[in-house]
Amino acid sequence: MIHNKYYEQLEKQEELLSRKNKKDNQFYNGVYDRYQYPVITRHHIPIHWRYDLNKETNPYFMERLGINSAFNPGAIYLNGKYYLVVRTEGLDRKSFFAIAESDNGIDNFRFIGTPLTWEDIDETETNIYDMRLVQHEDGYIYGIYCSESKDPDAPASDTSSAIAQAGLVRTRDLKTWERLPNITTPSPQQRNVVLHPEFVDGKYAFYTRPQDGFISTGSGGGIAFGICEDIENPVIKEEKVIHERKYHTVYEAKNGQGPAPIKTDKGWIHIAHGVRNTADGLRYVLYTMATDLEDPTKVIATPGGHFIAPYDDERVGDVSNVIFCNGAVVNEAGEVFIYYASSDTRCHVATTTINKLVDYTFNTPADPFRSLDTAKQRKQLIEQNEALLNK
Ligand code: M1P
Repeated sequence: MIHNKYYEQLEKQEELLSRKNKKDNQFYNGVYDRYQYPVITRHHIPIHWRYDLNKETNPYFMERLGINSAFNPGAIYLNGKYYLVVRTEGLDRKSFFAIAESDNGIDNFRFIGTPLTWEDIDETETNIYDMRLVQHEDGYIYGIYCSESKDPDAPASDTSSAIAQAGLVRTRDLKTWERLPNITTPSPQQRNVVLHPEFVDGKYAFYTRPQDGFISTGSGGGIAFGICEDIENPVIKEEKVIHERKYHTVYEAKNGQGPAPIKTDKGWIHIAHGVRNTADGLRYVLYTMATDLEDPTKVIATPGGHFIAPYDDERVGDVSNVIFCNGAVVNEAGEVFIYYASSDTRCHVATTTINKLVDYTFNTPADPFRSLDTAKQRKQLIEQNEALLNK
């Protein structure tokens, strides 16, 4: 017998799921649009994924398997629909992946199927998160995610030290998933590993983020690039850092590739995250850069400053002051949907176009790295504009 509270909750949830999402008219920067509402929150998770609906076994209609947060989604645009592979975190802290689908990419996202599972090849793997979905030219859709285990070398008293590695799965239909071995690299730990969507010199190519520790990248210098001969036995022998972290930038403490880069006529556009330290902890923002179409290890444009930073309510959450992006898609009309999460809590979308993204990435002045030089940069803009205004 189904509890009548189920139908009450379902009706309430339907109001949320079918709510139209509008552009936020208060916000303007000419680069992208923000939206009034997040696209996915923990309240979007189906009721029957959280409650036992049976009145006999759940007389008080209590949430049995609650959800804490829904964030850092991988994204793909497939057969005219927008899919997010959401990092869904239970109250027990464990994340799992769940797919939500929408017809327009900005609202009405609904979870489909059941949480993703695949062959369990590593019994030490404890937590999984932040999938990058990549439609590769070999015909498969790959999912690269962070596979986290307890550090086997930590002393018994240390119950927190962890090891991050790059897990790898693939699918053709988002329904059946094949687990491939973890990607191995020369670095002790890895997070933010992303597959390049095309072969490079006939080989699979990856963006990596070498790191010594679980949180701190230590000697790991930034976003790196590496080649892999065999995707079924993925070994990256060499990592070449292509975008280094740097003093007094938005990527001073660490950085990481976001989704797979977007191909344009002028170059590959990357959306990455940059991290700096503050008195209030780490601050995560997004920035863009472009790499050469012929040589994806060559950075050809680096607009200064952040592209998307925590804004208004986005600032607060489980890990406050964080914007993170591991999913973006482009549709046939050249519209770009950037799915980002705020403060490790909820998912949002920002929309722009390929033309605007290219203009922003190639024509925004680079960071001059020194205050007096930024003052000169701005003075030049003001003088140019004053001359125009006074004509
Ligand atoms: O809490 C902020 C982010 O921290 C990690 O990212 P990075 O490896 O770059 O520090 C990840 O755990 C990410 O999921 C999280 O959003």
